[in-house]
Amino acid sequence: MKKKTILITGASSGIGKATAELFAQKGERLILCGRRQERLTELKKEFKCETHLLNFDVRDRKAVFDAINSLPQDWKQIDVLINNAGNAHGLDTVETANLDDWDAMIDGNVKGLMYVTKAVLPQMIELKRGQIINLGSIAGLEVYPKGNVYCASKFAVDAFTQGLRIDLNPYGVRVCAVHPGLVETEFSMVRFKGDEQRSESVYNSLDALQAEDVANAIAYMVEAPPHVTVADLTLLPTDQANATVINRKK
Ligand code: 8X3
Repeated sequence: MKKKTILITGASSGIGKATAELFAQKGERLILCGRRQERLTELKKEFKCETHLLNFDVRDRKAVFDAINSLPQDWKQIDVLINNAGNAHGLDTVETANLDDWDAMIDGNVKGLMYVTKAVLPQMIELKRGQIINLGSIAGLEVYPKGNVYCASKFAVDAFTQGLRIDLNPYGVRVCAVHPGLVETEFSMVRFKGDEQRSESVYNSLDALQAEDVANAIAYMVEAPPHVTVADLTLLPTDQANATVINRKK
């Protein structure tokens, strides 16, 4: 079978990294994107598959288009775009929240994801094939206390995904979203600005999802037969019933 060329944003850690590792094991061709060049270089060294690195921040519109346009000819045909880059910054009420946190979430999770999509799209439309997988969240399906702007950013991802699926319907491009619940990654360390204790308390009282679990779900979407679009896939730890109901052990 022909190898797939898969572009992953936010590939240097968490779900992005686990997804890159899984597809590397499967021998696909990977375009790894991220802000942390050293981490990407480490992955390239580790991986036995063909790998191309792109070092940019999805929030920087010009950098996004420059990076995608800089792809060498034999890397330009992208079969699968995995829009994974994104973060939560802070967990506050609207009243107490920091505006820089809001900008970071809207600029990265929403606008950044849209820029990368727009930059990658022309060749998928031209070839009338391809797949786009957006990382949504349970926070994009339900709002939880103090989730306000993070939830808004993930609701926007869901709406954008639905719109994209409509617009790309004539072109045979598969548009998918995966919506994870609690996944044990650097997510909470970023959200809580390096507060280890607070971050650990999010995951240590339940059997949280691991990044590899989400990577497996993404692989299922990619490996579904071409006539099948796994439009939405919500993945929760068994200990989590929805955004707010969690069976914590202590
Ligand atoms: C991450 C899941 O529940 O912490 O998107 O918002 S949650």
